[in-house]
Amino acid sequence: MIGAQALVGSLADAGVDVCFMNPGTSEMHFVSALDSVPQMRGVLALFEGVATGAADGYARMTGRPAAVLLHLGPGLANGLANLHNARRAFSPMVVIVGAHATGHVRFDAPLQSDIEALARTVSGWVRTSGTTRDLAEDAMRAVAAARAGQIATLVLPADVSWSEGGALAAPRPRPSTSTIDHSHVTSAAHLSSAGPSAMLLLGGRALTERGLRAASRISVATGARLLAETFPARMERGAGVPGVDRLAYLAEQAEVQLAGVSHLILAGARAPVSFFAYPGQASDLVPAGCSVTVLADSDQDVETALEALAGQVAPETKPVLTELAPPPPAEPGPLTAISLANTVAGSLPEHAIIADEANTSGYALPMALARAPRHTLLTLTGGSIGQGLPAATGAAIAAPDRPVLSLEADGSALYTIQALWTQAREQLNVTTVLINNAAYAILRMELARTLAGPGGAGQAGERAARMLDLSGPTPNFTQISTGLGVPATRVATTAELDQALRRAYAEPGPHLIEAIVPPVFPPPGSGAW
Ligand SMILES: Cc1ncc(C[n+]2csc(CCOP(=O)(O)OP(=O)(O)O)c2C)c(N)n1
Ligand SMILES: [Mg+2]
Repeated sequence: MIGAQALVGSLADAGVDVCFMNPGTSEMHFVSALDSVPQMRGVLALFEGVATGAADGYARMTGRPAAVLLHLGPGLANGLANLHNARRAFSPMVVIVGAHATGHVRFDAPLQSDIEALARTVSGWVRTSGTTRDLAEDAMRAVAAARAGQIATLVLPADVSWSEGGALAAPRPRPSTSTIDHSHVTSAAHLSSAGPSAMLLLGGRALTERGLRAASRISVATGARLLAETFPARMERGAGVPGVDRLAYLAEQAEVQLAGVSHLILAGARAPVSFFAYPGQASDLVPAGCSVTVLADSDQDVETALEALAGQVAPETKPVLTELAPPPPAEPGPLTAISLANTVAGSLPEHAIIADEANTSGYALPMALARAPRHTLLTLTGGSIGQGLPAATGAAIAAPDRPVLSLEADGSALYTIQALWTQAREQLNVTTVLINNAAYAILRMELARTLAGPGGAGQAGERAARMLDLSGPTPNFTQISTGLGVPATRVATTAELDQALRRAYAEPGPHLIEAIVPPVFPPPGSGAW
């Protein structure tokens, strides 16, 4: 058995049986092993950022790592932005990066680079496999490391892959799940009795159904407030689970949500900070004088910690579950961000997975979807745009029986638009609503803030505004999508969107709906500035 066969076979036996890849010459033995190990499903992505983002979406939905196969340093570099988002989501992932054969390295051939240095920027575990004999064992070490909620990168020299002498390795036993800290539960019990001046900030696995139910019990019994982190990796929402608002993206709004909190209890979330720094404004959003206590960190068993806390302060209390209620009927006529949100909520099928990268045009979604049918929400954890289409792709592979709704802003879509091709190739049940506002609208807001701030020029000039404008030419997503194999329609009204959504959900395979929506922040000179 050659190394590559032992590697692929051992990964599949360990349950890592999907590999998102964009291979090259140094990975040909890995590719070739797909034919001798049919349990491994290879999924081709046409850009590495699609492969890494898809593996992130897959991990968020299954809780298990997928493998990713990348081509040397440049392939890894192309995948880094979505590995960054995955790291921020604590997604388990096994990244295999092909490298030149050991004896080839000293010749400094064109593709030679420092792969480990690149890998370390996002990985919790990095190793270059040294011998064919140990390759599968190294892979099992990588799987075990990934399971802790991090990226494990295994660099695979071509000769280690192609040589004879490989042997299958058994998966490592799973370590018992990390314990909870009972002294933290006791302190949190004491603090939550402060009522509404106490707040539980929920993140990570606090946002599962189990976590939310326990949190709701605590809140009902003590009066402590609940808030979820701004960009959760995965959050259960809608009818049948307790509803919790998310911390706002804009610091001014977050400050309002946090006002009056004197005890902040962190359950799987970090203490709140503003997304960016602005001259003269605080980065730390914890109100002055507020205490911060950790109930459980993201690497601890947050759900059990919340249940233990609920057991102390709310033993007899039931959670408050969201009841299904239709959103207000969407206003007919040309689409707006609000009518888009209400139309999406009004047609949402049961148990959908929503990958939300709608950005400014999605501001009305959280409210519109609050009482929608039960769904799972995936968001942009690391702020690196171009994650939504790949994440939706991976989620659809992870959960083939669930409809996936990909709500995607135009600017973000264009980083990883090739994901549509993988959706077509794999015939995935993904409905993409591609929101075309012909702008980097959020950056218009940021530019306006900059111009109004200290040292700002006051007025936006044409040269700056042009950098945030996507019109002239406005990308034609209906054509792009069709060209990549995903049938597409363009809609401009509420009725058209509603009809297109219902049709897309009813038909198997991927669909794209290009929704023409005016930008929430119009261009300078339009009177809004
Ligand atoms: C990888 C990466 N590059 C650049 C940015 C900076 N950035 C933040 S938002 C944005 C534009 C978003 O435009 P779009 O996706 O169309 O959403 P809209 O603001 O129009 O709602 C850019 C370029 C980023 N966050 N990540
Ligand atoms: Mg846009």
